[in-house]
Amino acid sequence: MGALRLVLGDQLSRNISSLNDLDRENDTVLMVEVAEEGRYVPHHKKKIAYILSAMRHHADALKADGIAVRYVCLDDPRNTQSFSGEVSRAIDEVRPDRLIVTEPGEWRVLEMMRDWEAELPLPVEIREDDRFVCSHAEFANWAEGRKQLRMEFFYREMRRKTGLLMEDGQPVGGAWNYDADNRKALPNDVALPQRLSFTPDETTSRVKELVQSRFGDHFGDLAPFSFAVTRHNALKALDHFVTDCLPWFGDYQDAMKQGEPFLFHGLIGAYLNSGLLDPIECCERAEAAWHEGDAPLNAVEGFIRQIIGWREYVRGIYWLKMPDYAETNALNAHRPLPDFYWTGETEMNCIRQCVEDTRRNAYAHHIQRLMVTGNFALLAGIAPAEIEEWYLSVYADAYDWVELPNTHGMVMFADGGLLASKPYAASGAYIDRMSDYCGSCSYDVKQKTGKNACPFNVLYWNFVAENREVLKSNQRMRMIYASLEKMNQERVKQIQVEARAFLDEVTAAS
Ligand code: FAD
Ligand code: DLZ
Ligand code: SF4
Repeated sequence: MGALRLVLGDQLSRNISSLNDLDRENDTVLMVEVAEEGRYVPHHKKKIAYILSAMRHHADALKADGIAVRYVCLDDPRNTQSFSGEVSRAIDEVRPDRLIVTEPGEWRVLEMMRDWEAELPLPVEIREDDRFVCSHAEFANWAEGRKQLRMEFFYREMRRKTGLLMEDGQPVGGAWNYDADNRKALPNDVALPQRLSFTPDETTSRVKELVQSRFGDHFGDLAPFSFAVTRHNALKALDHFVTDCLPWFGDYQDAMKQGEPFLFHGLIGAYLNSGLLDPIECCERAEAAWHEGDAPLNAVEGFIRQIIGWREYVRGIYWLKMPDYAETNALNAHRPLPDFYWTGETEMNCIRQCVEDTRRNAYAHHIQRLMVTGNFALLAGIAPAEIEEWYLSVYADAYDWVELPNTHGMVMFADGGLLASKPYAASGAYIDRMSDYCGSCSYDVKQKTGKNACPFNVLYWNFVAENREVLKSNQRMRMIYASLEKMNQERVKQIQVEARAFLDEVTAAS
């Protein structure tokens, strides 16, 4: 008798803690495709196909390495379609002496695993996921006694810990952060790279058919499917990014362009979060490009900050604050999510473009998520849980530990400022400056009020006015509230009337 080692769909790394001391003679690795995981939120069809295909390729690689794998396919008639059901069935049939798992990326699944500890007839060992730079204990230690948990200070600790872009204990170039150089709009004459795409093999083609038959009603296009589904190809995608995109990544990180969803972004989130790529190897590749003079410091530092800064920081917040974190609603937001998040049917061109990109690719870059679909949800006072479910469903890189803090904290300010020092609220002028969306919109971004005015303009001042009591003491909002006070109050009232009428119309149409 050996151990049963469960590997989940976002644990596709050879160095995962659940496989550390694997005994090839006696142990069995368990991997299960279950409808429960495809449906607890209505995941994008391309996301499900990516995960199932990557799981099948990973299982094949383990088997080729002489490891016993019990792999349960979605259409296996004996499949109970849940993690708990498949773990119980495997225990009955394989008769292991213990169950070993790496902790999951979601509170919901961790609770499930804790039930297994109480209910299963064998010892259950839940191991820490050590594929991250910062452990739970280390993050809790860092957070202890701090009034504010600012990402920038956490990031400096991670730079010191990893030694990335450090020289004699100091940041290379003399500064920790070059973000001020990273906010350029995209000029028309900048050539964009042709992005690498991977033709589906037989396994992926079979999975695509299965997903169409089982999850055909879910949001999103299955074709074209161009994700890497093996570590080998994910490494090729990383190389392509470092060579063809990283040099310009910093400059145009915040830019948006109609019909160009990828620009110079990494497109590696799905690979990192499911385990095909390792965060430190991505940072080291970028750092090497800087050493070799192939990419400038603002780009390389910006990229490394996203990974050892933001990515580690949001994970730290999630595990430090869950489960209560998800329940907060500091701005008392309760509006239902408008249908156009699913249909794309709106006259607001920026939203339409971002939803269409999302439908096609199960991807939108950070500024599209934060400053278009996120900004609208914040300004419109959408219920946090509804917009969180949307983000968790529609992006191939979305797992609760990373999606929730980004949406709940960074976008919705629902945690009252634990994660972001002020709400990322913006009027149409920001979207106009950073994109070419407004040129093809039915609304006029320059108009502040009236039927033709960009909705983000009235919604912005309505948001500022409606949340005066909660936000006016925020130091970083002082100038905005000073401007609000100076505005003609009749005009403010008019803006609020228009904003509410617009929102009621949107809600009624949904
Ligand atoms: P790049 O722009 O090339 O960045 C490189 C990598 O840095 C990313 O792959 C990612 O691993 C990391 N990174 C960058 N920003 C963040 C961030 N804010 N938080 C965590 N990691 C970051 N990212 C996810 O991985 N999963 C999510 O579910 C997710 N949900 C989000 C929801 C909202 C509302 C917002 C505003 C952001 C969300 N992000 C999420 C962060 C970010 O948008 C994505 O990581 C990024 O767009 C992925 O594309 P990329 O690989 O091209 O990233
Ligand atoms: C997202 C997802 C989907 C759609 N399907 C599966 C699956 O069939 N089997 C599996 O092991 N994992 C799947 N996943 C990923 C899990 O939802 C993820 O592992 C948990 O949410 C914990 O992060
Ligand atoms: Fe979006 Fe307003 Fe610009 Fe239209 S005018 S694209 S709604 S920001």
